[in-house]
Amino acid sequence: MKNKSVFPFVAVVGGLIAFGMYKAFTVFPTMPLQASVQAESVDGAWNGLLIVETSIYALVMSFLLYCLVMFRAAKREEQGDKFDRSRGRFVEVAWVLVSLALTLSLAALGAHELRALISDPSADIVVEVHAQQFSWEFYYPETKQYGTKLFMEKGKRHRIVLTSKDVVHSFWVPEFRVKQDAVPGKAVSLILTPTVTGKYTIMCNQLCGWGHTDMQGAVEVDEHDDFVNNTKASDF
Ligand SMILES: [Cu+2]
Repeated sequence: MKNKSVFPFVAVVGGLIAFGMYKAFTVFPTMPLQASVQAESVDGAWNGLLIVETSIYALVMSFLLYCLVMFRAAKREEQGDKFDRSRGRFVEVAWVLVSLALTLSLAALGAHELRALISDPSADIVVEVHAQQFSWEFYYPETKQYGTKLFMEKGKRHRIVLTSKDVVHSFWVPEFRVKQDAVPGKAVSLILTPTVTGKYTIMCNQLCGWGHTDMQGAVEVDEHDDFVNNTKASDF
């Protein structure tokens, strides 16, 4: 008889846990500002993953709570009620199939978003980013200018071409989400379309030596006019 109450219990308690976690993630956002087209894509995949994980967590925790209450031993010497195992095979097979379907769907979601990020190499502005222990240097091949700061124009597609003079570094601006390794002897591209003007920080995301934590660079995203003004000097 007791087992019949498992579904409403899991539905109500699991629903409350899931709702509580959803509220917590909304009230205390875990992500920095979303400042690029690519960030929207990454956040979409992240939120999808979060919904699936939260649901599974709520399901497992509510079922665990149900078992703790319903199958407890009333007295120390008594054994608790045994779970009806006649449906065990069904639960096992269903769980394996559901997990498999979920894992494949998440892999497909990830592949879809990754494809969207890297399939189109076209860009309005090309910037070479040279990484070395422990600094970043920027070069705009179209205008042949060097910069100590990365200027970007809002709404324009930038192809960041990464190279490294010594060891492996990694270009990462948290507000843009995507990151890419800079590998010695290789030029690796990354497409970025900033959507919010402002100043951001490039962090090296690959442990690259004693000065790794100081390996930061400045990024400024400007409207068209400010971008033109800021990049007017021969080098900047
Ligand atoms: Cu580095």
